[in-house]
Amino acid sequence: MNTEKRNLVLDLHRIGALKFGEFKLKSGARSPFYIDLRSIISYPEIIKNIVGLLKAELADKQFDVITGIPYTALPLAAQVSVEMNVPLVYQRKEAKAYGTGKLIEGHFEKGQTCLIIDDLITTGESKFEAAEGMVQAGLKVKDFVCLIDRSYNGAEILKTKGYDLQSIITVEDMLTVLGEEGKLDDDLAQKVREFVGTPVEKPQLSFNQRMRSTESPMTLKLMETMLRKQSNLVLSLDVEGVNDFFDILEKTGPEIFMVKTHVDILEEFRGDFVPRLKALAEKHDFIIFEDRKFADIGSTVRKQFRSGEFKISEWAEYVTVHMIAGEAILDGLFGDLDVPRAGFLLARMSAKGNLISENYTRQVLDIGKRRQDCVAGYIGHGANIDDIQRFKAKIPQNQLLLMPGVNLDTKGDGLGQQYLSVEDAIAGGADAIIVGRGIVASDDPAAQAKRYREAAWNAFKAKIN
Ligand code: S5P
Repeated sequence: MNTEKRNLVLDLHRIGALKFGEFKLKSGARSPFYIDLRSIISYPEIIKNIVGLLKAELADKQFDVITGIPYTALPLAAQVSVEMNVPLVYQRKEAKAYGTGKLIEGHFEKGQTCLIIDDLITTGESKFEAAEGMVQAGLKVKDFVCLIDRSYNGAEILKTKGYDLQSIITVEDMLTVLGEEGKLDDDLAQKVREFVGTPVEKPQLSFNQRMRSTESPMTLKLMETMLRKQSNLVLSLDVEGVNDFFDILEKTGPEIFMVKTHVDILEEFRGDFVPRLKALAEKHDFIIFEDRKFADIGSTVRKQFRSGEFKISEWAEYVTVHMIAGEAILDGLFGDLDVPRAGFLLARMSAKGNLISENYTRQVLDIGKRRQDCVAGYIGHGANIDDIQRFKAKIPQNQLLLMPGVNLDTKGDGLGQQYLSVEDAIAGGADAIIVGRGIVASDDPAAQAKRYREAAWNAFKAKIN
């Protein structure tokens, strides 16, 4: 490690930007060290050193504009921009509500490459969000440079989306320098090593532990049914004919723990539809889930859910909800209802080119986490196992992830649907799979339902044990 890096570690320690001891993190976890670089702007000598280190790191990289993730890294990027004569841009925290409404400030041309500087990397999440904003604005992103890498495997995580990460110093560098200078004892250094060596994801709970930590009776009901039926297969029964509907459901009922309907697809919705459906659900012990994908203001969805021809709230215990209209949709749907009902929020979709962003997904999960009273879990999908795992790590373990877009025999349907295999879906972290045409469009739905149930349940069982 060169003198500049050693000096940086010592300076950060001296000004209290690096602290060791016991600290409570936002997540509630305890950490033996704490890094907060916000105050460095008040130390011009330290900034000068950092800018020199950044410039050396950037020397061999190709980029047209540069940015720093606000707040801490933005002044660093500004200084680098001046000294390297590269234009600076930056991303607003919120899009402007008036005027141009733009998210990125500064002049650039579409197709140019933007290098992103940040102060720290822990999970990589804020890096993905920053890159996404730049990409949406038409810039390309390839390289990230962070001052301190305090992650377990940040570079690997960024690589899952094709980004390269360089860091100026690592936690190990800090421990070495401070140890050598007699500013940190070996025990504490060892604690820090152990802490950083633990992946940032929470320890995976067993399914029983997850059930014990679930306070919502509606989520618990799903988990209990899965265990009782030894199935994590949801049948998506999107057929037009009522006879076909009941014929397939009678045959596949023993294999599934839940049926997902699109009631508006049915050619006719006769008066006996609901009693017949409920009778079959009782006979085969499965749950009824209407994939209505509500998306309007609270007062409208309330009527759509409770009134009209279908009176969905009377027979579907679970429904899907888009969060585009904000949290009040949950009050519209589930407030003042005299039967227990819950929603699955669409956090990600399987459809090619869908407009859901990382940022949107995060906000959906934030709301869902707060509203466990009426949110049993999420609908989600992903490009590959790593991508799904990253997404799943953000979902509270006492809620469920249901994954549609699963098919064992084909990759797509020519209309934008993208399929994952059962194994990838479960390995990524799906608690249950939603299968439609893989079962429904076959000549032998009962045999296919058995095939999907066995594949999904065996993979799930191996994982939860
Ligand atoms: O992102 C999504 C969300 C849902 S709920 N992608 C989906 O495919 N779905 C639903 O899952 C879709 O509406 C359909 O009912 C089912 C998938 O059917 P399949 O025939 O493609 O398996």
